[in-house]
Amino acid sequence: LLSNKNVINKSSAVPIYYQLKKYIIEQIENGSWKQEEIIPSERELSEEFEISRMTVRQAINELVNEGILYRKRGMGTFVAKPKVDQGLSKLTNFTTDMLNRGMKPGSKVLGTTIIPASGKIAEKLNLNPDEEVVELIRLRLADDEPMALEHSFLPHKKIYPILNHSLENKSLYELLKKECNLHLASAKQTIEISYSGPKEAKLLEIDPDTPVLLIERVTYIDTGEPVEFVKSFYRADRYKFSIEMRV
Ligand code: 16G
Repeated sequence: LLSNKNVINKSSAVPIYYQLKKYIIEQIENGSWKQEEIIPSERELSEEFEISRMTVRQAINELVNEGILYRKRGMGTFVAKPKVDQGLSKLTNFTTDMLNRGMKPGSKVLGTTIIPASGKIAEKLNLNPDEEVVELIRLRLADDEPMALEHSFLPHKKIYPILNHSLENKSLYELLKKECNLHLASAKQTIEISYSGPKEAKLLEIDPDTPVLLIERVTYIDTGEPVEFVKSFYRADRYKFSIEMRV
């Protein structure tokens, strides 16, 4: 299984767990250990490299925390798929983001309801509480794998033409542009750690004890009016966000 005992240099100043971590990352990068495949057990690694189980565990724990490996209860440790790395400086949509990555975008519509705008929704969308909003719930998929659960609220008076179309596997932003002539111009977004409910976790195919990223966004058109308030749960094991900064 493993052959190279010289991988770990016990007289080096570099901690042993760190050398093992580097070795594991190399196995993944050079394709010897493949995505979604099981890796050797702690016992096998400790015997192979003649290092303690504690040291092996430390290396593996760190890699699990970094999202490079993941554990399946009662089965072992596996190589994770690389996370989707999402830039935050450009206003984009899910469909374009996935296509740009060579992934197949998809969505399942779980609900489209017309409801009166309540407190927070009315406030975010600049509506009177008696005005109607369309509540749209969608599970977003990439290569048929669930990535996010999006709960959007849109002002009915502005977006009603899209209700004549099926949103299944369609881009909302494209329909807003084509059918409603709405030109999205900017968005304000917050990201925080949260837990989804058990129902949502099931849809996302994650353990309910796993934290998710809660993202709230208000999207504005070129006139400055808000047209979308979205609350989404993004899978924290499949997403990371990048921000570019300047002085
Ligand atoms: C993104 C947006 C969401 C928007 C959707 C439209 C975030 C956190 N959310 O997922 O607000 O509704 O794109 O995508 O980025 P679509 O045009 O593919 O339907």
